[in-house]
Amino acid sequence: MCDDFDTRIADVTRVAGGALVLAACALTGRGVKKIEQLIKPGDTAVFIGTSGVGKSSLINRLYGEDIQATVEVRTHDAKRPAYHFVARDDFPPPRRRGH
Ligand SMILES: Nc1nc2c(ncn2[C@@H]2O[C@H](COP(=O)(O)OP(=O)(O)OP(=O)(O)O)[C@@H](O)[C@H]2O)c(=O)[nH]1
Ligand SMILES: [Mg+2]
Repeated sequence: MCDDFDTRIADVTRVAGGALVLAACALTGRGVKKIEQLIKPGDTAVFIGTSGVGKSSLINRLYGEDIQATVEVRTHDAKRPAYHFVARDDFPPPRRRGH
């Protein structure tokens, strides 16, 4: 995460229209627990964001296993494969799986 973490959260909160703003890192797991606690059994959670923003990585973190393929982003120009721009996947929340 960035160095001025608290400032960035405050900036986003200011324009979020009252929505709860949380930050999480899918690579380290920092902040992921707070998101997990918001998703109750039976809830439908929607992960929205530009390709490469980290939706699949976060979902994998929440599940504790790789159920979504992730994409390597080219850092020099942020280009990703076009076929990753649209995706719709349905899977039950982690707590509702039978194991
Ligand atoms: N530093 C950092 N990198 C991340 C984080 N989450 C994801 N990434 C990296 O960002 C890249 C893209 O992540 P994905 O999870 O594949 O992104 P996505 O939003 O699912 O992309 P699409 O499936 O194309 O829509 C991968 O190389 C991840 O390792 C994060 O929290 N921190
Ligand atoms: Mg994805």
